[in-house]
Amino acid sequence: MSRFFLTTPLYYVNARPHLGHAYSTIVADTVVRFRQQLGENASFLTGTDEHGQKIQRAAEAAGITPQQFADANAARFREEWDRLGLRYSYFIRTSEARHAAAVAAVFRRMQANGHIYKGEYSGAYCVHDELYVEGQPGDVCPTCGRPTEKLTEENYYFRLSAFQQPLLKLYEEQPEFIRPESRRNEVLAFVQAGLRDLSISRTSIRWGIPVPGDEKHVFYVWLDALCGYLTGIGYGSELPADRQRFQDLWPAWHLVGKEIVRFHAVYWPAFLMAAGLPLPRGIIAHGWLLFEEEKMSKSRGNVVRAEPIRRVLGSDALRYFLLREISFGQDGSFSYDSLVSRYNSDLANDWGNLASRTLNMIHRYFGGKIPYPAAGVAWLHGDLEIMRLAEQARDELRQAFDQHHFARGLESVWQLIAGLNRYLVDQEPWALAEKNDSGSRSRLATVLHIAAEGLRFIAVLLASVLPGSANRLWTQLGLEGDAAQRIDGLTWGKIPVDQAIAPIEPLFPRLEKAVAIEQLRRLETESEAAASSGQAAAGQSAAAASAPPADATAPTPAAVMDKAATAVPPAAASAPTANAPAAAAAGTQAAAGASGSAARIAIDDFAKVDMRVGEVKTAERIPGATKLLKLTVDIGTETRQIVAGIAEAYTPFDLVGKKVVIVANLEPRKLRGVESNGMIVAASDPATGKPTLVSVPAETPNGARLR
Ligand code: ME8
Repeated sequence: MSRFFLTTPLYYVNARPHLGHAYSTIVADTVVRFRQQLGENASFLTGTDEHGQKIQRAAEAAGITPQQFADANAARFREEWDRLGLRYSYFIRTSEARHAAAVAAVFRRMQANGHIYKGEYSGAYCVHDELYVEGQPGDVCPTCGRPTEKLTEENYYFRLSAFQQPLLKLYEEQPEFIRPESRRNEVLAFVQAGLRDLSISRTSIRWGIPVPGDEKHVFYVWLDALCGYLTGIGYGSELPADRQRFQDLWPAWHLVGKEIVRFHAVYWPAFLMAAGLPLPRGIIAHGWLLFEEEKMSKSRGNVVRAEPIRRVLGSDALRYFLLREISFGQDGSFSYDSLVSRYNSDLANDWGNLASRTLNMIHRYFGGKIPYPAAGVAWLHGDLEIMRLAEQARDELRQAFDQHHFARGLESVWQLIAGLNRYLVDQEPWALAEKNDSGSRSRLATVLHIAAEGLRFIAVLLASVLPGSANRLWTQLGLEGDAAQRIDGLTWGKIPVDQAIAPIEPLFPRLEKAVAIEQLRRLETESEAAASSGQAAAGQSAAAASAPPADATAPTPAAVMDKAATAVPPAAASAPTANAPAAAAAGTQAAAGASGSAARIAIDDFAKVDMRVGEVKTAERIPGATKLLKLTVDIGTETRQIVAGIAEAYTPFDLVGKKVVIVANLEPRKLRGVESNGMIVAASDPATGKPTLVSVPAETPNGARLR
């Protein structure tokens, strides 16, 4: 059986997952499910990239160790994928011991092959991208636009320059090594322009994997992280089962966002060549998810999360939207408006209605047994047209998905769905049912058989993109097993004679758009406010950071979910993935978060937090955000705008004139698009999460520092 092994990027754990991360992981899950439907032994790996300056700093800011910080956020990624029903086979965390050993092994091989030397480097370094860049320290990084810093180090260097020709040869011999073509051209141009040796160790960073034999160095985070693709499937282990797995699975295909193509298509193959290890099969690059015309990213403060969408519309609807709306490889915009529109038009109207009409008529007219056409029946033009559309959808989807043209493949299935809806209108089975002659009865059997057979095709073809709904339809059709049947073996006319269908429930209940959007916004606000007031309440302690974001002050995810379930019963009830385990897992962490205590820190660490007394000058609600208030706070030297997740405990009226304590030296961030320049300190009730503001007597001057 042929094997197919795919990887997603290993996501940084400096923040919790957003829809951009979910997009890559959903695509990987879909591709793997699709390959399995072609009879391949397909699987994918995902995981988290946990070392480096960025994470070290984020942990410092949270007042906990990098390991604690990484543990908390890695768990969030895993939980997110589990809740969305994403079936990764391997999850690698780069802070695992097995990984450190494997990175050291790769390095030793590179060294033994003469591709490593020691040298000194001083230059402009982008902490965010973990990359030296051209220009002077202080210049902005060409990739992310943040100011660079000066870094001088004695480093281990990798002779990347020696790999220019081997890389060019690779791209030439394997034109499909980098897909799509546009990305390949960018990489070609980059390599043709010449490659400089690459510094692959750092002495300025403590949070990393030590270089064997020279422990004051840690490995450059990209060398470390890329090796995770190997470790995650057993490389470096002595156990025979691990060695065998690695042999079986490697080389992989790598699915990545377009901004990290260079690391995967240039550095990574060069590292592997230097270590004498087999090269990846290829790099598949996708575009960015945009929100309000900009790349969705934590630093831009414009992220959307998957969880509210899963709760209101179900994870299938999210998968469908991302694969149908975004032309794979290109950037695409996300909005709740278009998400709910697609849900209503494509899923509820087109597919959902087709299924419920057909199944209801089979119940009503044939006692719940799928009718079979009489032997030797003469097919009419309309019948043949459906068969043609079904086979066309099968062939086009297969071809399109093979080339990662998901939207195109789905369009073909929707042509079949539209064709079947038209067919029912043209054939009027309800009118045939009113006539009592045997000809009409026989025609009715043929029409409903064709519709049911069409539904069977649709369920199989959509099983990789909408696995939960395809399976529900499969079960309603009374068929055995699940919808993830072989696509290459899918042929017309295979519904068993006298097949009894199961009770019917709507696949996608129609949603009132405004209500659904309001609900999505409410859940989003609650979760963001919980994340931010979780930090506020706990002073960014280990307790806050080691529990998932929604824990400290917000209703527990279970409570939020209950609200979702009562407000939009059909969608929430039909959400296919395991709600109960998600709620249980989150509940456990909420408890851990409440009872956990912060790791001890040195006084110097505390001194880094600039806490000041301030006076609230103005306070107002933020439209559409139930938990957030926008405040202006006078801190003596200036007046700051701060967004605080306290609207459920305090009204604007309660606050104006009140003395509060703020953390003044936090990076500004945006909440619901509103910039927050600092954070209000509050205590969080461990049971209810209700925030209580920390205050000081009225005579304390504004700007007084807390020490
Ligand atoms: O780059 N649209 O991690 P990362 C689409 N740790 N995809 C997006 C996205 C968006 N707006 N935002 C993020 C790293 N992604 C490194 C990778 S691999 C050995 C190390 C997805 O947390 C997309 O796949 O910044 C992108 O490449 C990845 O998340 C970046 O994740």
